[in-house]
Amino acid sequence: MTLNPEIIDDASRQVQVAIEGPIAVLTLNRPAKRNALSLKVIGELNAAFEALPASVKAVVLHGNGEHFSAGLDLSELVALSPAEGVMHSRVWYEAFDKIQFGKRPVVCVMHGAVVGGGLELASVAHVRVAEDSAYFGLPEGQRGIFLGGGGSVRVTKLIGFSRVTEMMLTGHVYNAAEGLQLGLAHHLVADGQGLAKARELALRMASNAPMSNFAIMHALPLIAEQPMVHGLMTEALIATITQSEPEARERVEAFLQKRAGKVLPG
Ligand code: 1HE
Repeated sequence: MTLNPEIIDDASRQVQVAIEGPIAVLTLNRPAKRNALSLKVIGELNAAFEALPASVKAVVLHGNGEHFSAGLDLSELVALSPAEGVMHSRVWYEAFDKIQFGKRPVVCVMHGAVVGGGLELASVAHVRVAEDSAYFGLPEGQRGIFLGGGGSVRVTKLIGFSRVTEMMLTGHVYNAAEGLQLGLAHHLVADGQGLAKARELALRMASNAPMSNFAIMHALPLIAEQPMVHGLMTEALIATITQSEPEARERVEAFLQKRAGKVLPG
């Protein structure tokens, strides 16, 4: 499936897509509402991932304006029946599953508010870059609601049950440096440098062997859920499949013949 150029160019869209060779840059584009995640935004996000051309091997996700995302669009909660509430979460889960367990790795640039559903969205990405301005909060307790976009599973896996409990109960907001220490971010950069860093990382991921990226994105989280003996068996099987790809042989051969880069610090 190829992207309709109108989708790429339409400035009114709340998720914009730009294809840059092997990577795509997806932009949350609702700055007047601080990129609050309405069903329209979630739907556009879902559709954007669905429509990416096969030539795209990695994705950068970021937000326009002063904040990555203020979380759930609270105006949509007001009139939900219990059944609609469950379906609301399911719509988010479908879109977020597509990102986490999709065809290509995603790097998220976090700046300003990364709160509530915004943090739930960021935690779906495989790699996270924080700018100095980024801060992290789970204000659901203050709003009288609960996590509903997968955060009680995904954010908890990142920073642990105890920290999520404390954030939600007390409204504790962590700054970017703290977020790096906790594991909410993998990289910390100066304000305005996040996109450049994310592009660099996305290009690097896009240059990996596709089967390695598949194994990393799909097998690693599965193995993490398995009892040890199952995990080791899954690992052995996936390792065997990955290394038997012709591309793996070519890459290993290139290193042995001194045609490939070395692993160096920095
Ligand atoms: C919103 C939202 C929103 C802003 N839903 N409309 N999330 C929160 O509890 C965070 C709520 N937002 C904030 O705390 C602040 O907006 C920010 C710190 C992020 C930014 O502050 P500021 O001063 O730059 O902007 P603002 O004036 O507060 O907001 C600008 C506009 O965006 C304003 O609308 P306007 O029509 O008066 O201009 C705000 O009402 C609107 N806005 N955030 C709706 N979140 C799946 S479950 C997930 C559960 C959660 O995510 S709970 C956490 C919700």
